[in-house]
Amino acid sequence: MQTAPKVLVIYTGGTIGMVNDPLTGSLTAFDFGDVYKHIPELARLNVDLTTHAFPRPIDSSEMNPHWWKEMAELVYNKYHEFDGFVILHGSDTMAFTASALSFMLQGIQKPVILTGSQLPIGTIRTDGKENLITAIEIAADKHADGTAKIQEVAIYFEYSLYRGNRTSKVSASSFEAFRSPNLRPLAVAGVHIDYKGENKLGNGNLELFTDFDPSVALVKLFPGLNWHLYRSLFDVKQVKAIIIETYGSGNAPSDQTFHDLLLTYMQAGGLVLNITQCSTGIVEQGKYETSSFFEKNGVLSGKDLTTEAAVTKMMYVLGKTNGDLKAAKTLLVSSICGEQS
Ligand code: ASN
Repeated sequence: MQTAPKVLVIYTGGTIGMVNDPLTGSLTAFDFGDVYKHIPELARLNVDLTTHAFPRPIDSSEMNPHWWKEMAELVYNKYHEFDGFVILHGSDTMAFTASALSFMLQGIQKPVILTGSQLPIGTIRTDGKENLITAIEIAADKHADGTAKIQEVAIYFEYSLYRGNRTSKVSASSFEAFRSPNLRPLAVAGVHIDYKGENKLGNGNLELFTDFDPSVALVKLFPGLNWHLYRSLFDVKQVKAIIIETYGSGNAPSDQTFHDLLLTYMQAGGLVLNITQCSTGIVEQGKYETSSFFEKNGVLSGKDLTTEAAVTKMMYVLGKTNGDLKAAKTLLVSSICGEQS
């Protein structure tokens, strides 16, 4: 008889692991060891499940590179013991964590599926049950030759599986909380799980890298932005890279103060990455007069990176290249693990 695939479920926190406290009426985390009590269906899956809970469940607003490192190390250290991994995570910053983990665990040949819910597992209409059960099925799914169907970090939410570093949270209330605006889903769950998306294969040289450098700033343009108020950001000793969320295909006003700040900053060794505020489409510097300054002066195009992927990629690149600007620029304009077109 074939042995059941082994899946490690890592519980970090978020709404999925909450129940209503009957005394206070507020949401509190339940002991994750009791997960079978809340989802008895889990026992009927043909999967050998092991659970691991963070010492204290956290709301995903509290996530940071320290916790990303904890998760990546856990997957790395248990890599050979399990066929797949499910990470239960708050939905608010799940797209950041999924992006970060994709850079931390390059070359992976097993699935790391993040999921969570909009309603707590303890409520009758919860979306958490389906999300968790299907995420486990995907984490356990293999081809006939024994290789994993999904060999990357992904998010499963409301019947769709997305590449983690292509995903953004788009709704605070709908069950369909995530979108992958520039890459179609890796799989869609209906009667069967239909793996119809891009099939990314790990190269097998799993490389753990967790030394992220968070000296990154993010500026979203808006008409009337007063660059004098942002002057202190353009200090390369404090801020090694600035990500600018521009308009449309990468456009910005031709403001002299802005241009002067950018030039001085880049001459001092600062990196500037241009991403778009639009959720679909791509940055094309030089297409309009309002983006030709960027193209001529060394601002890098972030193409169709999501904000989440841009921020985590920058932290990864800064940590990895450690002051080597040429190497940093080369990495920033390439697709490292499927995060950009
Ligand atoms: N605040 C929660 C979190 O991100 C939201 C959720 O999980 N739906 O941790």
